[in-house]
Amino acid sequence: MKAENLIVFSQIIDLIKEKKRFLITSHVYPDGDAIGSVIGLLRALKLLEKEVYPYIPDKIPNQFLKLPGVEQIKDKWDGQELDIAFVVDASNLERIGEAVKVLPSLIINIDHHPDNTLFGDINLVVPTASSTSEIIFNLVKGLKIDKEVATVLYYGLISDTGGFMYNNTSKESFKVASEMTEIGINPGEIAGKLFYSIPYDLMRIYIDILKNTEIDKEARLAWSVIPIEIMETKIFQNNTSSLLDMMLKIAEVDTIALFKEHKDKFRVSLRSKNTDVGSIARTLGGGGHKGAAAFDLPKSENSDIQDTIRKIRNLLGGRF
Ligand SMILES: [Mn+2]
Repeated sequence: MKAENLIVFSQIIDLIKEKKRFLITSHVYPDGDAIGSVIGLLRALKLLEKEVYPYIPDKIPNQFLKLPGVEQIKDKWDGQELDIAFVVDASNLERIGEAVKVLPSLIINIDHHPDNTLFGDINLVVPTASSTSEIIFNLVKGLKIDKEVATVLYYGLISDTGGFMYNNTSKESFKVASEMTEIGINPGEIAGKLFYSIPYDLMRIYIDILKNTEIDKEARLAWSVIPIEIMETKIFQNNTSSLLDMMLKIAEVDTIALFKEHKDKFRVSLRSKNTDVGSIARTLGGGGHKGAAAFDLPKSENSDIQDTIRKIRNLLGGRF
């Protein structure tokens, strides 16, 4: 950990000790790291007997509903008085949706996105960290923590590193995982909940989407579309990270794009083995990391998927 981060750590710890009423929020379309970070910090602050209000103004995907503490996250705001807010795993304030309206005047920003806009009064932004959960563990481990805190943060850690398989996995990720294991977490059980828990009906939908995946071998690019009729089914109220993982397993492919159809737009998720999809997403109006990013394609007469694929191909190097 860098010296300047250690100074920020101690400023945050002082504020945790001093303040009483905390908001914790994260980005819309919450993923495993966002949710792990929110409930890990929630539990750590509750152990210190603080008043804590976790709020994410969006649906929590089905596969996260079994995480201990997740039921405490509200998607509507009840109007509580607040002293301070933690905004975690969000690179800018647009990412937190409606939560921006309830922020108190003091904001702590904890994140690992390289394009974080440093919107907080205190910014703990560590782009080399695999996940926000990894940063939060290092922050709270000096406080009173327990197995439950470590469990949900481990969940966030393996979620953002794809079970320690993505390029963002570092010495620090393994160190944190080892410390969590010492606290008593059960790595196999947590990984099972995250990676081996696709309901049969959902797997059948994934198979259809995989069957319809197109590939450009020259550009080493694959893409698929999830139509709105499927997006809106109850069984699909899931995060698509396991589907994206399956697409990325194709040997002939370095980059994948998944077009998820909503009423007014496509949300396009990008993943890659070696290319920097973060910069592609930023060029197309979105954001993210080197290996995982996303952007929105508004629906209009000229929002053509093939046209977007051409743009992605060009951004991949224009060699094609
Ligand atoms: Mn993250």
